[in-house]
Amino acid sequence: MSRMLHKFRGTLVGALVGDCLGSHYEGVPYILPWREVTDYTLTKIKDKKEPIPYTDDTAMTRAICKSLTEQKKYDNRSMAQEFVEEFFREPHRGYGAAVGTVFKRLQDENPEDITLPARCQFDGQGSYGNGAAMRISPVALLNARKNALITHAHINGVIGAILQAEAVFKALLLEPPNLDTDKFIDQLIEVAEKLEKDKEASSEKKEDSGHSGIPSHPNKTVSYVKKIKEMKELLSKGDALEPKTVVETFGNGIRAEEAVPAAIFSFLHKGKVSFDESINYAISLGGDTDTIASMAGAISGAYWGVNEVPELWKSKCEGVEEAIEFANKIYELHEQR
Ligand code: 8NA
Ligand code: MG
Ligand code: MG
Ligand code: MG
Repeated sequence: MSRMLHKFRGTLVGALVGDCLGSHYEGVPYILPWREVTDYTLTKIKDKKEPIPYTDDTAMTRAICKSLTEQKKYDNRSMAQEFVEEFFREPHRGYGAAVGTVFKRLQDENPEDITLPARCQFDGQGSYGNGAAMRISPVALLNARKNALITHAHINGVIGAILQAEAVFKALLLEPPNLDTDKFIDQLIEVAEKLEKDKEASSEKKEDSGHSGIPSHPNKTVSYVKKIKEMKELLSKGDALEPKTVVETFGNGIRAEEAVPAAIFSFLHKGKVSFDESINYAISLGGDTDTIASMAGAISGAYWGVNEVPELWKSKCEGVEEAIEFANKIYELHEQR
């Protein structure tokens, strides 16, 4: 089997197991002791009889896979339809509190411009939640910005999704043990700088004309570039690095500007050791553990490939077979391009 197919499977299975395992701790307001996390993910789950359920992170990822593989191309209207169908089929997968409004409006109004409901969220600011980034791995090769805009109009929600997709894409092109973290970071900084320059430009234009048509109410104090730059310094501390410092630097909350840097950092810090370390580390940061672990898992799975995902996790998490099936189909599409 081709190495790239292993990596595609690793991406989707990695995102899935991160979500399932991380959901056990979602919302804990503190950093988890390493032992507690590994006790759970490597020992306690052995006794589970029922599959560990996936949450909204995976439900939305699967909707993207379904659309991509049925349409055999990227189609934003079909994506929106799949999100809506999936949400109303199983609304209790732990979705963010506000995003249901977008799905309801998409269903009731079927607007010409499918990004309209998302642009009305939060008094016209759009959501800065991490919900666009958490699902983005299948479109890492295709069109992250377009997909984000269905539900997340706030520029920080969109940039987070694009950076997460970039990180997955870069990891697909690397072969363990080759991971030059400085280079990885420099390339991400380049992307983030461009996105943040565009964000500045669109906000200036908005101030000029009063309406730019581009959904952005940028919070100028937030900088992904600044956070990504800080990763080098933190990585240089090696094992002496305190998780507390990591959480103080990036945050661990539901904002994309927190969860995405935390996930990328978990991969860079522990992904070199093994797939499982990056997942356990992402969970140990606390906060939005399912989403941070899912995003770290997508990047780490893209790097390692599916064989490095522990058998225990693959046997205990709900939906692994479907994730592999979707990866096979997306790989076929990829090969036909
Ligand atoms: P979302 O768009 O509803 O955003 C999530 C939350 O972020 C909102 O409900 C608000 O509280 C806040 N928020 C976002 N944008 C703004 C804004 N402009 N102004 C003020 N507040 C804002 O949903 P999403 O898809 O981004 O959410 C993803 C997260 O939701 C993931 O962590 C996912 O796992 C899920 N989640 C579930 C639980 C749970 O307990 N089930 C808890 C946290 C998160
Ligand atoms: Mg979730
Ligand atoms: Mg359908
Ligand atoms: Mg979450």
